[in-house]
Amino acid sequence: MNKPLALVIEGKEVPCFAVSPKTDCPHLKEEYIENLKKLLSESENLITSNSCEECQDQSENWVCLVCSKVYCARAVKSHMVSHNEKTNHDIVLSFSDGSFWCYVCDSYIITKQLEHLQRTFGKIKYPEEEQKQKESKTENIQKIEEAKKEDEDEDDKKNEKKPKLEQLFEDLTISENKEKKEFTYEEFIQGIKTKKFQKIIFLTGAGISVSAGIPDFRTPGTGLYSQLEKYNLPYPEAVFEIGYFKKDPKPFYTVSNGFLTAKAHPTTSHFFQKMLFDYGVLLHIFTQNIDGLELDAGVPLEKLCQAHGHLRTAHCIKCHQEYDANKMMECIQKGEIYKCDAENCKGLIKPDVVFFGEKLPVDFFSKSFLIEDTDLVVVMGTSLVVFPFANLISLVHKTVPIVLINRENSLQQSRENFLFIGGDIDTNVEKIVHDLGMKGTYDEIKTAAQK
Ligand code: CNA
Repeated sequence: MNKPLALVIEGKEVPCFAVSPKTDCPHLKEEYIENLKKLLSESENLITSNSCEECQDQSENWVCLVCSKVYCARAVKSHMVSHNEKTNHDIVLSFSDGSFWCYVCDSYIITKQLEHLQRTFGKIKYPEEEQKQKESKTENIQKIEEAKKEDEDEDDKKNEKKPKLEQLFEDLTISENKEKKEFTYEEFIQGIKTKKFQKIIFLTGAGISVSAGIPDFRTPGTGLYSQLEKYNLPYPEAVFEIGYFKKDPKPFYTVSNGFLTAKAHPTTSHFFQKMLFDYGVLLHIFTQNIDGLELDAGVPLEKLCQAHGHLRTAHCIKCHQEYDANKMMECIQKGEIYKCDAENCKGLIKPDVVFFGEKLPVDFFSKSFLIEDTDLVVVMGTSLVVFPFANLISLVHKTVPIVLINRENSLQQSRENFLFIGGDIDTNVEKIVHDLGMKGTYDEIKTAAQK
């Protein structure tokens, strides 16, 4: 298992999010799962309005899966840590983001059963969001069906000239593919062309923005983490770790100057996503990227979930007052630490990007239910090591094809219905656009966005 990254603040180890959860925790007992099931079915209020048993704080709590008691996180007063030290109760669930932690393994943990419970937890925690999603899902389905009907009417006109037998043969080919376990490049291209896939979900990461001049994190040599030695950080991720930022924001300011402030333009991958939106087959984009280049390419905000936040707004981390993101960028450029001007606050201002150790936005959890509805998942430019984002992959139904377009095979799991397109992302996406016969449309989208 990957050793969890940890940061020592005031003598305590603070775990960060940038880890692969352990999948074989030996301390997770069947009875804990039963306890949690009971808790989720009986105490919905506990999830929405929980208080630490010791300090009554409600901001960031965990529940113990052994005794069902609620205590606050390390970021508050560490009462759950004290509870574990006193009782040796090892497995806890975070009310902030639904992650599970084992104190003995010193790691986030996940199993198929926990994943299922995590989803139940999300449904209880965000019922309105889920309802909204369902409504917009129904709306989307209606829209797709109307569009389909229009297409069918069009096709009917075209197919008047087509021999019926040829059409039957096409239908047969598609139904045969459903039974197949391998997913081929040909099926990928044909499935998009013929609109067999109508609810495509993209899961993307820093690799899609590298050709826009924004370095990724982990590519050896060029990635941001390779360039951080001079800052003498305990480990590279510390620069984007909330605990470290509170202690010393300077590395974040220095590293962000250039990284966050550069004016970048959408890449081939962003235009490809916009092209599939225009083609009517995009269900949603989940990105870890904070740059928002999807929006610059013309993808509407309602089709985008920026799981790790964005640069459009900034907030004081103490009193949560909103601040102008442009002023934040100016401060980053000047190297001036931007502080809250509310009376007696002086809290640090931070762009609304999710730092390691911070909660993910609500829409990440509420929209993750869309994965149940997708018919094709395209993963691009990500090493899939940051959780819970990487966990989205495990929510994809096994009959739904996953296509990974990345330099290396970061999925690293044997899966049916999987296609890996390795190598440079722009080169591969250009080939896909060409093979789809959509180069003309793609060029028009690119020209329109550049105007
Ligand atoms: P990562 O871990 O740095 O992985 C990037 C992946 O992309 C790696 O697998 C690379 O091999 C691959 N890759 C890079 N360039 C290419 C290329 N030209 N062709 C093919 N593959 C390529 O980044 P992740 O997104 O997986 O990690 C998640 C972090 C990165 C999130 O928290 C982001 O917020 C964060 N991040 C975002 C940005 C941005 O907004 N543009 C930039 C840097 C980091």
